[in-house]
Amino acid sequence: MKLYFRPFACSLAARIALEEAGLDAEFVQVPAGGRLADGRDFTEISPMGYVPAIETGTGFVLTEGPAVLTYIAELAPEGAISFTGFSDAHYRMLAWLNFVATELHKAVFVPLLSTAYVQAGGEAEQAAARARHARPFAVLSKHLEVRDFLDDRFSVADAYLLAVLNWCEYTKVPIADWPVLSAYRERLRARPAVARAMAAEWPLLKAA
Ligand SMILES: N[C@@H](CCC(=O)N[C@@H](CS)C(=O)NCC(=O)O)C(=O)O
Repeated sequence: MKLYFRPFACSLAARIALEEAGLDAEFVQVPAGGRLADGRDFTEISPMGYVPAIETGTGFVLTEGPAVLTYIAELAPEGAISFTGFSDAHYRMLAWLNFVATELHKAVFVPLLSTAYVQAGGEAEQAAARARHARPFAVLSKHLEVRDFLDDRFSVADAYLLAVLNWCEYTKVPIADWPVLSAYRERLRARPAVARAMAAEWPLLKAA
């Protein structure tokens, strides 16, 4: 399997999932202009030009972070990084994946990170995006006050939330005001597989 990624983008969650599950993959960094080493434009793989995208090698190409994470979770040994079957925990995990994607990733962080939005939006739009962190952060803080992970053990939903929380300092979203979330982020970063995934991308981010 190939995972198309950009260093420390949301695709980091997929790398963490692969590391946690002990699954092999080829990691392909998408260059700034989108032109891949094999000559293809990245939009031939991911029509929106977004990471993460995976190519399975059997002709299957998948985009959209929550779907990519669910796919990796189902390749992993059953239950290793997900909750499976017709269980409450499985649907709670899907709900958290969607929560992170919509309430945090797109609503708060994209307007603060994406060059196109930053250029078009200006200060007022960025301040509005930054202010939108408060409600989802309050929900997460209350939830994580009494547990170490989004559910009773690690899943791909935690990997996605961590990838997004990593952007707080760069975007000036004040995570330091949210001790429960700061502690959760440190707890996840201390996991060996997470630390390996982050260490693999850190030099790539510095070089980009
Ligand atoms: N809807 C997509 C959004 C993914 C996304 O926003 N990816 C960002 C990185 S975190 C990206 O590739 N941005 C490149 C760009 O905006 O051109 C998903 O959920 O996977």
